[in-house]
Amino acid sequence: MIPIPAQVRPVPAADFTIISGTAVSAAPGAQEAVGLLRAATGHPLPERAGAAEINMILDDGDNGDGHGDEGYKITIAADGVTVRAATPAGLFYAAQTLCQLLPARTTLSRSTPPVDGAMPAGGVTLVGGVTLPGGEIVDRPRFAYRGVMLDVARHFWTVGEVERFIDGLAAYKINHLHLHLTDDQGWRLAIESRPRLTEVSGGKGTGVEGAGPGFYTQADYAGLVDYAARRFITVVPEIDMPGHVNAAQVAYGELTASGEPVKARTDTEVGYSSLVADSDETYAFVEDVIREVAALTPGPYLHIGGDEAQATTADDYRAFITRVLPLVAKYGKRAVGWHEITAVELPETAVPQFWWVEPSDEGTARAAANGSKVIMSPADRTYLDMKYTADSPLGLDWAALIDVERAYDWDPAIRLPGVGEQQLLGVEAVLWSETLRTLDDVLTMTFPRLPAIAEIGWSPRATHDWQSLRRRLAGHGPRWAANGIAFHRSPEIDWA
Ligand code: TNX
Repeated sequence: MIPIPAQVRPVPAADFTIISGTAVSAAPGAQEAVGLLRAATGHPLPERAGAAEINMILDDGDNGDGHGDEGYKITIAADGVTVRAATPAGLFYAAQTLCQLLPARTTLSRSTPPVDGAMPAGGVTLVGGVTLPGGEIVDRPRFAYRGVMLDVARHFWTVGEVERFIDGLAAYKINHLHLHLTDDQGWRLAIESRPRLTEVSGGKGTGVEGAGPGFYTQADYAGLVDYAARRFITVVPEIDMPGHVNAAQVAYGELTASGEPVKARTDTEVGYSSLVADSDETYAFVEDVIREVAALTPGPYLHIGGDEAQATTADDYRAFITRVLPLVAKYGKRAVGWHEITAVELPETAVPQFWWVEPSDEGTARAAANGSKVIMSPADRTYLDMKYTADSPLGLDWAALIDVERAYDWDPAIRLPGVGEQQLLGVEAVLWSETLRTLDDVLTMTFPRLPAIAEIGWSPRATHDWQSLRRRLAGHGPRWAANGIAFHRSPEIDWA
């Protein structure tokens, strides 16, 4: 199992075999969990009112603080399976754990027809019984925030591609998808009050080397948010500013110092573009965008970027962030920003995302001391766009070469002085897309490193063990293969 559960107690001779007649009793909100079990077992698992062989129950838990918001308890005995959680999310994570105890099967909704549709009339299935090992699992996450960032600006990924990516994340109990929607090379979310953003900077010729065109309509984006939400993943939209704005400045000349639009850029340089910090046009633009993005986004967070603003003076940078933070609050969201935003005094609700390779950072430590929770994304551990080894065909290497052991062998709670366990909101893996062209490229950089980072975010510190993870990862290779998930066959792992 990855991430490894907090407590696992095997009970010999208490295995339970799911057969074609096995029924489920499902609490309200358990539909996604039941759907996962149907796909993973190949059995119809009809619903029964009252007790059944598989029971998915919402309750408060029998120990002091219950199951927690996302925790669960699974009991597998000879006469059936009982899953308990305080929330539908907890039931969903329990089902993901159960799926990992079952043999590898094709489960991705997109790559296969619905499993139910493969069954002949009469409810007789084509698959034999599948057996779950007897025992008890009690589990809950270490951190509330377990995220992945996908850069849809340097290269655009379609709704269908992002949905397949989301399925892969959900299997590892990731609960936030941070979409980097805008950058120098493209603007990927339609903004109704500023239509030229995507008309000009979302179409043909955008993206790195012009090879990543496309944008999400507001309906597309709402659909993605909904698809993610059904897998208990909250979308965190990022509008990167005041730097990384060339695409916006191509579309709207009023956003440049000269008032003239700039030329489109498809190279990978960073740090050359900036919004104008002392112009009313700038804040009218920023407010239009924040208002629309906030309205489209049910989750609590809105990411304002703030990284690599080398083309903005330090004074202008502080003035800009100081004006933008209240706009995020005005539309009901909590601001997240790359940790450079700690150049200003942050409200407690704002979340800095630490991304550098340096061993310490005063700004992030100060923000933590003032009550902000921090997201940990050190580039030399969590950047999924870094090459695995010097000869990896995809990826960059400015932060580190990151093999699977390096992605796993660190502790977010001791990464930065002044930012301990209690100051952490959680951990996020980050995938920039300058060198990626296809969904297989994305997946190859993500697997197997993301499961390793997911375990850091979910499992208790005391369970961390590289030799154990290596062995468990080996068993997940066949699952990815069965589901068409491209992955890097890291030589560190003895693939099954
Ligand atoms: C730095 S990390 C960036 C991105 C690049 C990335 C490439 C960060 C906050 N900014 O603009 O895509 O390096 O690894």
